[in-house]
Amino acid sequence: MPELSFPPRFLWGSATSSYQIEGATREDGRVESIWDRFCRVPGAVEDGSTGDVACDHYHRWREDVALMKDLGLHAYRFSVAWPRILSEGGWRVNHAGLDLYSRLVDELLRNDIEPFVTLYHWDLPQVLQDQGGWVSRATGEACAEYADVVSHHLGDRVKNWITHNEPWCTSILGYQIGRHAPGLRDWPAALASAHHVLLSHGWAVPVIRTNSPGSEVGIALNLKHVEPASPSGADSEACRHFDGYFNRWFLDPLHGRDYPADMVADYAVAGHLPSGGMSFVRPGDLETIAVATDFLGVNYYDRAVVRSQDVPEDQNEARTVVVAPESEWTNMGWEVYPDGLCQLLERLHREYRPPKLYITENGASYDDGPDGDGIIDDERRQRYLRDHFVAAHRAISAGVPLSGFFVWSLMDNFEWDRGYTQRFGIVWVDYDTQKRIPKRSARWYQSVVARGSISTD
Ligand code: IFM
Repeated sequence: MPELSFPPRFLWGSATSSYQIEGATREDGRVESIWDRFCRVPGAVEDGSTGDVACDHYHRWREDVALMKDLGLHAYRFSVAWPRILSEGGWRVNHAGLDLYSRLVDELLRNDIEPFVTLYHWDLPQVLQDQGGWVSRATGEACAEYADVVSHHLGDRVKNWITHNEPWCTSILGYQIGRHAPGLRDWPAALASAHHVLLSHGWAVPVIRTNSPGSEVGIALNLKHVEPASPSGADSEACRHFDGYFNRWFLDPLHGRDYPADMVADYAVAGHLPSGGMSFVRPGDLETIAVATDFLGVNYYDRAVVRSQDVPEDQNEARTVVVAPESEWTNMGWEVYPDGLCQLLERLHREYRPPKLYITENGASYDDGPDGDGIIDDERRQRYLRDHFVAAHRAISAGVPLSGFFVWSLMDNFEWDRGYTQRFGIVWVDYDTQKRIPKRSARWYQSVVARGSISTD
């Protein structure tokens, strides 16, 4: 098989997020986040763990930048912890917290690694949750203020900004399914939350552009390639619904199309909307949300194969079931389906035309650990990544303006409700000693980045 070359300026990077790696949750004025609180709810996190220490990145960030430098990475996507920045009710700027990110950015730039900053990756200050969290429009306003503070301080050096990571998770996992903080199960709250997250994105973009001239701003969505389990009308209908619930509810308003009417109707029938219907949408909101951005970040892990199931209308989501086809699965129980990445990228390009795309996350959880010689032979992760790089290359060849790929994750870390039971890193973390060991996949990735191409043998 030939060597597949990527475009010369294609960015190869890795990604992490604050709560998953930093630890030091009580240092330098950081206030409590919803995850600090949620982790203490019995049964909320599979292994009963917390992000209190995580990878201790708060103290080891220099070592972690050196690791990225050694791997030859071009870019690093990380998130800023809101609870480190705005304390005391959310409005006093905590300079000690900001300093971490300022020094991290300087260190990255010194090492020729381009910082991609995510502003919100789920660690909402608890004090804002106490006032309603994302259900409240005021949290969206506070988020825009927070974006102002961070972009004001880092905007001279950071030129790539991501407002939110995975609004579906913030709203649906956090406020409807309840598997993520704050752990609610309330459909109207989830839909209002989704709206306020998107609205805060719309408010933040012009603020960031003003504070960080010449920068590029986007949002990262978790998206799935969705297909029906059979050609039956019922399965196609279930597929339409699942796609609306997971993908279009976020993609459509961000691209100036309003919330999808079919989904508004489905949610109304199921009784998921607040009593006033879509009353959380105020005049002008949709224009705000549809603000032009420079790129769309795509977090892709797997596809959804959907079939219809006969259940009462008020259990709307159960109408659609993700079927387990004969396939390969990662430790998360997620299907390995690289073709879906290419199909998703082509669809986004065809239907939404973002000016540029990045894969802001892609990777796999496998638990391979060190052998007797300390070598971590994570062949399955290497294969997973290679097959997704090939799919990304196919999309580029088909004309998709894909400009970079961020592997999730740089290192093993706190996987939310799964705690430390899942390892996504290309670098192994020994949580007892905090020793980092690059896995075989990291060394292979290093060679891909160095060559700018992959061999498909
Ligand atoms: O670890 C998460 C990350 O925080 C958001 N995207 C999916 C990853 C794997 O579950």
